[in-house]
Amino acid sequence: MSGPGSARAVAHPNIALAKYWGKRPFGHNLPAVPSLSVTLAGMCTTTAVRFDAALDADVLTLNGAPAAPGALARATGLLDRVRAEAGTAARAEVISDNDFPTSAGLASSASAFAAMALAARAALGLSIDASAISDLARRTSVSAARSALGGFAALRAGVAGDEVLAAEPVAPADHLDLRVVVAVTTEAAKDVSSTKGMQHTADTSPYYPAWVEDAPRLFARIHAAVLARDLEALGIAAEASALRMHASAVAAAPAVVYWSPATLGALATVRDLRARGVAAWSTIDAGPHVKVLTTAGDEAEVTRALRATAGVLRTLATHPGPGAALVGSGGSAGQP
Ligand code: 2P0
Repeated sequence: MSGPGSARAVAHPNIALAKYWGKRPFGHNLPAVPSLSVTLAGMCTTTAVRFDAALDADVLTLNGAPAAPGALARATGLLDRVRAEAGTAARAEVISDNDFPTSAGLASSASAFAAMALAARAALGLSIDASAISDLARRTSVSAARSALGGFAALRAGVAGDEVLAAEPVAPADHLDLRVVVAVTTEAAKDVSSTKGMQHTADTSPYYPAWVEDAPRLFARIHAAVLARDLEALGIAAEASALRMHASAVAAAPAVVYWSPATLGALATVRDLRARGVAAWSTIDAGPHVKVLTTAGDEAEVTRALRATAGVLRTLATHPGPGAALVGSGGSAGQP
């Protein structure tokens, strides 16, 4: 798909070091806490968008199959914003493909909506600066705001009156000697989506207010550790961010538990690695997989130990990567 009214973009998943969990109660999909992530190389979503006045409705194809109604509705929400800004009513054909298994538990919605935001704005000739792409992606999926940018990116919490909110660069991908080893613990899709899990946590967990109160302090530690290239301080605070996020969810009623026995096994493996002097810190998103922060020098040791952990099916090796970029035109929304 190319030509007037069409564009193609790629974007990569990201992993939050300072987690986002919970929205502000005043609309516009604003996060309740600040988050800081690293965009990952090696996996990508490629999304082509073609606006066509002859179409009756938006059409979304995901990994070669028609998208489920919920996914199509989210895409149409994003496309409606772009249409309103560009002054067109033309519907769009969107074709999106991941080069990594969607079931691997790496945030596919982050790369998907970052790529879609860039391709849709480029297709209609709107500005494609990183803030515009990040803000548009954030309105559909908060974590996607961060995948618009490469390397380390931060997104502040929303405040009353906000409508525009975009991620901001913290440091480029090569700033820190960081490797991320993903311990894949299931091939199944998760039972409770992030959107539902965080809303239920906010509605019912007595620990949610504590999470919202504490998260900015952890964010500040993580931000400072990235700038200082202090991987140990970063790892300690990132692990705490993930565990405190999950603690707030586990305390919901009924509990939101994303972990499996293999999750606990991998957490124990990481603690054992640290006790042996290996650089290794865990982070966990809304699923049972454990993502381990380490260095290039310790990556092989971490991988060996995770593969020997009961319930770990396989591992994926990743490292900091680039932001969303147009394919074929050389345009880029984020820093490398
Ligand atoms: C994050 N997660 O910071 C956190 C940590 C999952 C756990 O952002 O409702 O798909 O679309 O804004 O961004 C996943 O939630 O949620 C997520 P919505 P999103 O990466």
